[in-house]
Amino acid sequence: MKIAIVCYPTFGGSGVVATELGIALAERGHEVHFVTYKQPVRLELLGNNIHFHEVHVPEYPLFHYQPYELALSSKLVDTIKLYGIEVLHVHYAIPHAYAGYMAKKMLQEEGIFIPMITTLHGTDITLVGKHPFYKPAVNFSINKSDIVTSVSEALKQRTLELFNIEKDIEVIPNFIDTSKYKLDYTDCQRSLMANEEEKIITHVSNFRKVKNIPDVIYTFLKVQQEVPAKLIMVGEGPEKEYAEQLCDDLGIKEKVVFLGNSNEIDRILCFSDLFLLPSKSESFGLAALEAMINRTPVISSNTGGIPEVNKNGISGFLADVGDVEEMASKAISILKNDVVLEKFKENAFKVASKFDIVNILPIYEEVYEKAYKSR
Ligand code: GMT
Repeated sequence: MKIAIVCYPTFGGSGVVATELGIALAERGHEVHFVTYKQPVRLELLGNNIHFHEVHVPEYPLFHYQPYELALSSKLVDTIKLYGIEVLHVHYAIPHAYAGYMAKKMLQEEGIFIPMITTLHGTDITLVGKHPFYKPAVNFSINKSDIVTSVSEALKQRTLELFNIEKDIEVIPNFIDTSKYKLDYTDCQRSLMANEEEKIITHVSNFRKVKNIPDVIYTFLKVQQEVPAKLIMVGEGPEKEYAEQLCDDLGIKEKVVFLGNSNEIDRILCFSDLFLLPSKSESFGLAALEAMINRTPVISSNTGGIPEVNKNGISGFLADVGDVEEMASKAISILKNDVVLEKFKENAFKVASKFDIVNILPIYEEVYEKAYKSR
């Protein structure tokens, strides 16, 4: 099929999922067209059946806010016509579903029907979307989508609680391409990051408030009192400077490395012993899944969709949001015994393998077929 994908091109989970999905669809022979304001970070190779169309928003001094939705919907209309796109898949409702719907209506005027699938990812519902300033438009564009999908059961339920949804929401979990993880683990250069007796704990996020960064540090503070350890913090975002200061104030600065954004998450995760994800809200927790496929057990909060990914007592442990005591004690219980650690590492990989893209891709293909036939 000829599929247009709209997403955020950044390091955020929704953009990563959209990009990996597009790459996998292209590998299966579909023609995929990404439409966004920058080439997605994980989209390295463009080719015969994988294209990128940049949305330009020319600056004009009259505009206090540049009209991105307008530019996006115009670009969609042009791309859909020019390439004969059959299905439009938008990731993250704001403003993509809204712009997609406008494109759809414009095309309808010309006798072209393009079905739109909207995938809800999390903060487009739980944080930003529910804000009264956006809610009516988000509610409207979800209901106007031909098919709505959500990355977890928890997010589906939250969407139904917060909005007035008239559509079915189909749960299609996020995925991972396990074929990329047949790694030779001896390759991991852990000696660059820690001494032999130190365990390596990792956190990867966009350092927003919702990620509960102080709890990563307070958990680590307790763990390193019992088990020699290093903390690797990967990512950029508004809470990063505060986190750096907190490590200094707590006297653990030397044990914490802030790496910034990285395209080599897997290389970091492959030498990690434990992953921390104490988020206040999380619709799925793609970062946890990426850790698990790299054989890294996860200590996380039990919010939102995380329990659908991190299995308590198997791939790691879950605790109530803010329960640093519990997270630290569970982390210590895994890290202080190498046999236990090895078991959790194995289990983390096994649980993550269930989210293999080979199981998920056909579900999206079915959704596209269904949407296309509904024209
Ligand atoms: O985690 C973020 O803040 C980024 C955000 C995004 O939209 O890019 O992630 C959301 O979508 C991911 C992919 O579906 C999910 O794995 C994350 O759990 C979700 N984030 C939140 O719900 C906070």
